[in-house]
Amino acid sequence: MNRTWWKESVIYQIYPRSFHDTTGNGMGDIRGIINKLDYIKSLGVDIIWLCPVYESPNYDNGYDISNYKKISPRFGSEKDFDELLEQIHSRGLKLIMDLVVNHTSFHHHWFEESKKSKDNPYRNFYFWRKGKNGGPPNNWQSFFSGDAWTYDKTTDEYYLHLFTREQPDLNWENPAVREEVYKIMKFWLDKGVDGFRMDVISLISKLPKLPDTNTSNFDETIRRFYANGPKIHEYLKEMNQKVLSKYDIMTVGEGPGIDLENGPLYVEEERKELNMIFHFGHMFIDNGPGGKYDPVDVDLVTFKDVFNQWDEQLKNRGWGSIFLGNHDFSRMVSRFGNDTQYHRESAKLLATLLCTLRGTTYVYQGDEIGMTNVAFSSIEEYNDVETLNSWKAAKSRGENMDAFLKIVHRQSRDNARTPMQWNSEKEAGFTEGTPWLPLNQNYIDINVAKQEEDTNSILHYYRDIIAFRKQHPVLVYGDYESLDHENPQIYAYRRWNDNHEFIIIHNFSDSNAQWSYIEDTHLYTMVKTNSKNTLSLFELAPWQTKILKKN
Ligand code: TEU
Repeated sequence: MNRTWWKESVIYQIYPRSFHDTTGNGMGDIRGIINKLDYIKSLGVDIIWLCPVYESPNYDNGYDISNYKKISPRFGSEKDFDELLEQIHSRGLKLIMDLVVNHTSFHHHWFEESKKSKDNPYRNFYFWRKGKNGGPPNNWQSFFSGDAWTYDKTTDEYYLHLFTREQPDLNWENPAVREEVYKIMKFWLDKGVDGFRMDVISLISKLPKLPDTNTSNFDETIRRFYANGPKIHEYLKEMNQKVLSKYDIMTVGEGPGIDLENGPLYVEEERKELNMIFHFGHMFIDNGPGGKYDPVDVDLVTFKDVFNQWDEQLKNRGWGSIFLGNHDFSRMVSRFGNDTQYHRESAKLLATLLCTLRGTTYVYQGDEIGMTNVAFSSIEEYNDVETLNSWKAAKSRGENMDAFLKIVHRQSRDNARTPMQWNSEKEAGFTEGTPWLPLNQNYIDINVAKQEEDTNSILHYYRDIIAFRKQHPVLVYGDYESLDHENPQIYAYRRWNDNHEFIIIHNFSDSNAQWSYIEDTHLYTMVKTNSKNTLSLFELAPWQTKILKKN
């Protein structure tokens, strides 16, 4: 595979409203990020991915954009942004922006025009359709509960929105829409940004005639009716040819409905579309038949299957993204680790996983100190539209709401959105005002300042393991092979090239593990681990991770 800077990079994702507030209004801002750039640099990461900071009425926390070229005054000014970019570059870091172009805000002027009349020049920027049998044009449901169509009486038609009704879907079939999107992309690239994370890019090509779904399983509906439409690759190729190929940048496309079969088509190098994708193989792994708010337990072997199958599919073809959390999911240590008794160990184990699988490493803000899920005592404290809509839907189905609150604790996107825990002072040093979303009260114990002091902390381990990855290109480019795959307690794999070989062993459990898979045990030496103990080389304490080097 070709070597490039973005394959070797570690990416740090910032959710700006929860990062650092400098104005006292309770919401993080751009100046807050500037203030923390030295901290970010100290982690050893290379690229910052900034979630949306554009003008937005914030029905979905900025993923509903009303002006793509303006910075939201909540976050700062255009000048602040320019300074951020300059300060990032002057530290040798790069910046990628969120590009949200499957939909706009309903306050975007294109949509406001489009609503006005059937012959408005912007009408065809969106999907307007007549109703059917007194209801919406088809039976599609939104990702955030309820119909994916909203009626508008001005023209007696419905418009399509796969997310909230405040996020109408753009009609990419219309070449004028695509040209506008390319202009927006060039605007930011010409300013000097280093690439894009493309929101739900898998959804931009819609099925002709928008047929009814014929399954009640939502994940299946996404795969078969919403995602990977017939022109998706035509659009991405055009985008690449007209915009991306003109700059030395990176792209990562986010994609519900991207699966093992169609995934490589987005990233195969010779196809010239995107560099990487975020698939949800492991992130939707615990969705039950009723979706995310109907969770089921998952075993380690199934989890390993996802990583193995994707590595197998992408090797020699395209490049992977290794992530275990972001602003849309529970905290990774609560979800895949043990956030109580083995908090420190399991957070470090997961960090090791992120840095030693094949693909680019993504770290979500706060994971570097092991931030955990939150459990607010009532639904009133939650903010996320997906959570609140799921709550309403459960209530209208007559569910037991005490039990549903427990599901919210486990699954809500707000788990990942509570403010960053900087220190143990008031509001964790995040703001001098009232935070837009309450803090996780465990900030007294889990915070950056405290972990800076403690050389055995999760934070120090992150710096260490990121540096370790950088020192060993075999961890980036080397081959990957899962070992002892059916083992329900251990995730072990080999990474190697012509000159070097590592075996990485993770004990994903609360009990000791003896791993007797390797025969030539004397050939290996331990070069890194997350806990001090005197166990033999192939014995691991709960949530212990070991990196062994072949002599
Ligand atoms: O997320 C897309 C997406 O697939 C999510 O809606 C996902 O299904 C859900 O969050 C799982 O809980 C992107 C953004 O990351 C998200 O924040 C936005 O709300 C969404 O697109 C709409 O723009």
